[in-house]
Amino acid sequence: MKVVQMPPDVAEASDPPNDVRRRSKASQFRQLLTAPELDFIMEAHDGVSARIVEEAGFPAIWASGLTISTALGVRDRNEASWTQVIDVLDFMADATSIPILLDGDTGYGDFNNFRRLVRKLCQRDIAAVCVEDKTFPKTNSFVDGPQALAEVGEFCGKIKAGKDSQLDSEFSIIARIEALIAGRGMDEALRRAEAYHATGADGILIHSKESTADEVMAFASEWAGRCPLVIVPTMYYATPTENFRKADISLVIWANHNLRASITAMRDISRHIFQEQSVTAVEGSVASLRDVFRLAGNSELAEAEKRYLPVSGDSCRAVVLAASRGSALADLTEDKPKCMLDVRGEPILARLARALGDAGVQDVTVVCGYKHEAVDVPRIRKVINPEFDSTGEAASLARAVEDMSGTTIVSYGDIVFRSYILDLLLKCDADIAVVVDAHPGEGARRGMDLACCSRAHARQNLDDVPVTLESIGQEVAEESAHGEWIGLAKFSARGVDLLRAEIAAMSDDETLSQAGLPNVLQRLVAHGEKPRVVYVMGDWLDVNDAFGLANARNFM
Ligand code: SPV
Ligand code: MG
Repeated sequence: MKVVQMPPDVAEASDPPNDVRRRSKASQFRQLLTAPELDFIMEAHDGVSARIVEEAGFPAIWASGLTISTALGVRDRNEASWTQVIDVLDFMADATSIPILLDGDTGYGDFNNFRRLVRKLCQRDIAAVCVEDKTFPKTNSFVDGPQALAEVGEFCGKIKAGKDSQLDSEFSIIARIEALIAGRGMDEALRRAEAYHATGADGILIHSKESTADEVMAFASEWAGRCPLVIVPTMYYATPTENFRKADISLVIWANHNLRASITAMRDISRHIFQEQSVTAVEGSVASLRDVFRLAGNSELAEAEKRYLPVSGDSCRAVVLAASRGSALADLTEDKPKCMLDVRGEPILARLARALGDAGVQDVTVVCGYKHEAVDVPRIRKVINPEFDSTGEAASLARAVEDMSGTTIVSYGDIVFRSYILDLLLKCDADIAVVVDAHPGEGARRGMDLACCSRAHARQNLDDVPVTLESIGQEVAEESAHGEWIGLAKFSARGVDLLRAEIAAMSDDETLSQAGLPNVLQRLVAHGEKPRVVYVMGDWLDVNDAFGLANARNFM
């Protein structure tokens, strides 16, 4: 059986609350190493690969000397200095919340260099280090040629110096035995393991370059669980991992696969783009920029900006109208409003809020109604229209009107659109601007908000006179329509004042409760306002029924 040294109980009555009590990374790693189960950890070589390892679900990261060196464009022969490695580790640790085991090579020198390394690692929140019994500068274990082993006594002094210097009592030092790699045989490997264990190593990594796990298994059997065993099945990769479990191995390190995968991917894509002089064919197969920004944690920064930056006069907010059930969607909206229907792994509303956020509109108020408790989207503020069943969009907008100040986007909650549409709207400097699809397809659909504009869409700018909205809503005859309003509008600070006044007037003359947004826009036009038209040609969809939902899923 594996030797299990359980860390101190963290749940004692006098302990501080959970968040404070959270285990240190060193403690998490120690538990992983000493727990009876077999665990797997994965290589990373920079901040983003470390984050990907964590997202994949691994409990810890192997900061590989080989892959960090290769990613830096140098050989795995201590060509990168130890402080350069620490700099990389810093990024990896900052990007993740799981423990990191550093491949500390031979400790970058003698006992003195090693103890300085250990102190520095503890300061940088690195959980553990693996140190191998070779001489400096080390050579990768799989490189042809001699492998010079350190003297046992000298290496034991190094381990002791490291253990005496660690600043966190749960920091782990794993002694890596290279005797099998150097062809010095099993007895030598076991003799060394015994000495390193007696000196205080927290675990033994037994390394092998054989294509089968035979010698590692033989070692594990002789070792008989005296302390946790770690292995690196790079060469004996075909061995079923179940065999490692049966042999009471504690930790398996997948030592270099992220770097090797990225080399293959980068080489393929570079060659392809070079040959084709185009990226068109590869765009869909590489990570999206959205994914890149997500991995980099952009949304956290956006949140922080809301907390720490003064609200600038020209910041833009949004009101999204999402109170209706979407009855035409029948059972699909039994327990949630249609804005929460999934379109390719994300609710429509979450997509919308994210598109707004990506365009710099962080402050999003959503007017909910039907099953409002099911509206669960990050970073939105909910306002409830309890009369959603008997009132229309204008009444929902009225619920958010107090929230409105400065430039405000008003959007239906059931639309999906390409992000450039929002950019076009945000760039428009009119007091009121509406997005009109100049090619809404054949025949008027039910509920289509037709728009009659000062001029039809033209591919080239005919003159400098902007296109304005002349009338909108279902009373616009199909033959005189220049397009369909897509449910997206922008109001400047003055536009918001006009909107607020119009809603108040509608409340007074009791037309508010049954009015749609086109009615409000129409009244503004009737009072002499000239909303600017931002023409688009498709690239959006609304979800009114199952057909619309299927289209939206295909569209994305
Ligand atoms: C590393 O990943 O750098 C290692 C493991 O030390 S190995 O390359 O197998 O030696
Ligand atoms: Mg290494």
